[in-house]
Amino acid sequence: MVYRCVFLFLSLNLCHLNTVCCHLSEVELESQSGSKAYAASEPQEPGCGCQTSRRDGVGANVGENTLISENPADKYSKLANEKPETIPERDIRSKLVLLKGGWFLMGTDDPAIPQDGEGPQRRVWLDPFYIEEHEVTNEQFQSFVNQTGFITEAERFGDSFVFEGLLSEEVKSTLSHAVAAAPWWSPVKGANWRHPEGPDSTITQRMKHPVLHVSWADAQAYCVWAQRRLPTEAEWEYACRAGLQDRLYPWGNKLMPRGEHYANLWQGEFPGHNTAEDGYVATSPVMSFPANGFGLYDMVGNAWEWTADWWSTRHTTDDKHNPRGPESGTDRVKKGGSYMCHKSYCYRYRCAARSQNTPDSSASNLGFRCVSDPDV
Ligand SMILES: *[C@@H]1O[C@H](CO)[C@@H](O)[C@H](O)[C@H]1NC(C)=O
Ligand SMILES: [Ca+2]
Ligand SMILES: [Ca+2]
Repeated sequence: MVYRCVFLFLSLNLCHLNTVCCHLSEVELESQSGSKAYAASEPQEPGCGCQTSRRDGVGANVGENTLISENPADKYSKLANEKPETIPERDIRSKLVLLKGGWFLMGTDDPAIPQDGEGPQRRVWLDPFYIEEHEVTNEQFQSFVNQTGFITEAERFGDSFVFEGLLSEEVKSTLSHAVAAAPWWSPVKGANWRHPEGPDSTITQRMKHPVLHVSWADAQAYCVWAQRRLPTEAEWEYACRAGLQDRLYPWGNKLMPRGEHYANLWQGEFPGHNTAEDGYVATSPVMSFPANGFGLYDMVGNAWEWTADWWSTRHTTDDKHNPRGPESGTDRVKKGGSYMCHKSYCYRYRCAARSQNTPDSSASNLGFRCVSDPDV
């Protein structure tokens, strides 16, 4: 399939057409608003990178309710509803942590990246819910695939976005092009969750690492199979904050309390030099860093995490009960940043930070975790 990446000079509007669309979140938002809040000289992480072309079946303007026949989740939704016994005897799903909910303050009035819609801060009420203590791992996803025969979107379409710094020379030599505004992202043929850096890579030594290269629908399909669901953005953020108010990170305001690393991020200079001072150049096994006050791991860093919500950068300050985001949209919200995030270009490893991708996007730094309702 053909990739044609468009960026910088094209606004988000192009993404509304059911055409090829490359999506560079900040850059687009910047060009839309004309804001110079982001220094042009700083390299910027394009969310999960230049996105693959708008794939067939998942049209740009279709609402959630119209994503029926082409939505891989749909099949598994039925499966899960009709045959709950498809859950294996040995339950491989993540441990759930019960969060009691109540009122909390979502977003921030002191946004580091205002064009992402980090603000304003608003009061949100959440009913109690369970959340998985860590990102869904390769092992867990493998188990799901073994039992269902599920095929991810990246597998169906034959490629996915990989951070070039992780590619072998052999794969690099086959690349046709990268994304001009974010040359560290490349669509790589044969890259998918089983082969995160392309055909010559495997996950066999990484079964406890977060699964990558999963689209929104792939993530949704897993959660439905697990008889769970994707978290709303509000639930995710509440879980990230762990009861702390007005703090940047899940553990407080200091990035490295007592000089310790609390998340798998990027140290050094992006994108050329990763010192891996935190012990990891790319993903880490889940739970390698301290849990937050709710007992949740890697809420920021390691892999970005899909949420259920459509993306919008406009929020009212009205109190909200169990908000589910906009009714429709073209992109889904992702939270938490990844091992690729450095303050210089992707200061998004904060609870209020957010970014977005088209639902059919997949990349080498994007995963997910599921939540569950107490009466299930
Ligand atoms: C999935 O199936 C393969 C092949 O049968 C097997 O080797 C592997 O252990 C299974 N993995 C999981 C996590 O169930
Ligand atoms: Ca790291
Ligand atoms: Ca994460």
